[in-house]
Amino acid sequence: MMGKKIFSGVQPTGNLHLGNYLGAIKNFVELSNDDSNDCIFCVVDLHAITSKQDPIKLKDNIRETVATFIACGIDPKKNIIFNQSSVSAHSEVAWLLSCVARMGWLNRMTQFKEKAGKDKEKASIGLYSYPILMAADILLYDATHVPVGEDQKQHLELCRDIAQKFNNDFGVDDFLKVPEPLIQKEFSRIMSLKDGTKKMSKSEPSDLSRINLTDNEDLIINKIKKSKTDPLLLPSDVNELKERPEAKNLLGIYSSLTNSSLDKSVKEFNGKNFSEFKKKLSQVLVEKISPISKEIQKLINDKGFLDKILLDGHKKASYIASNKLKKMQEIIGF
Ligand code: AQP
Repeated sequence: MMGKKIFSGVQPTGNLHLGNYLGAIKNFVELSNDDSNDCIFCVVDLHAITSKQDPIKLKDNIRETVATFIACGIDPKKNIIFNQSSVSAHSEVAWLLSCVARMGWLNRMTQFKEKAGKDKEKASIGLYSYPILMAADILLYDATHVPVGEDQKQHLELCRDIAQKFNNDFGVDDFLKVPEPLIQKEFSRIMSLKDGTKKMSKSEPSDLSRINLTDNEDLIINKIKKSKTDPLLLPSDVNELKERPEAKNLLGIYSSLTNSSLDKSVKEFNGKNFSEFKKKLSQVLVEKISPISKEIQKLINDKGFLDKILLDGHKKASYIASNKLKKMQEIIGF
């Protein structure tokens, strides 16, 4: 059987966290370990500037994202790792596709509504058209599968609609490949440690709301100790978690890290109190995250190594993307 063509991206906006890891990067690593797949992992810096970025920090965050990919287990020799802004075809194709996408489609995107908040008039146009750039990223590489967290599902559906409309409008059946999302069935949305109803997020001001992939052992233990819970003992039945978002989130994190089902974790901690469970959770978190954190710290000191990976990735990605762009321009009539 033919392997999959995988494309996915992470924004270099700092504070990469456990949600990014369990929702996306862990999946990247598994897919990249299958030699029959072709994988491209992109540091989506053009997406990052849809909200204000400090230029000096952005440069460091681009390198730190590469370091994180590698520390989590992505082999830069076997996979393409590059940053989006180094391949100009992304911006060019985003324009071509914005002439295909419809306003009504974009108006339905919930992430824009959440991120723009109440004052939509002041949000950047880039934040609004973000999903079109994301479609360009994916379609340039004929990706068949896109591993993302649950929050990106709607953007992927839009990407599929855009590809189909382009193919129909220009009568080029299958020219743009319609990609499939790869979203973990369980634990696809990791929630904040301070509020089990909100997504764990980089931009949340409180650092206690998330486990960063650069956190050391003490920080991890402290954040879990301080994480929000409820006054009850841990339940005996998964169904009881419906009304208990914090318990559900922490048990979900434990299950995902130990590769077991939520059902199994509920049975393991049935009737126990949170402090006992939190000790075990901290232990598995430290086992998983500490080595990643140490490796990131080591790699970010080697700027030359990280820049070389980005340069190699840029060359490989540019070659693929410029060929696709050329064909697209011919189809359009340029
Ligand atoms: N909480 C989460 N649970 C599961 N998956 C998540 N992802 C993000 N947060 C969670 C997934 O991580 C990948 C990379 O995300 P991104 O860096 O491109 O941007 P994001 O989704 O905007 O990340 P944040 O942390 O939520 O940033 P802010 O605070 O800016 O909104 C994606 O596949 C995403 O689904």
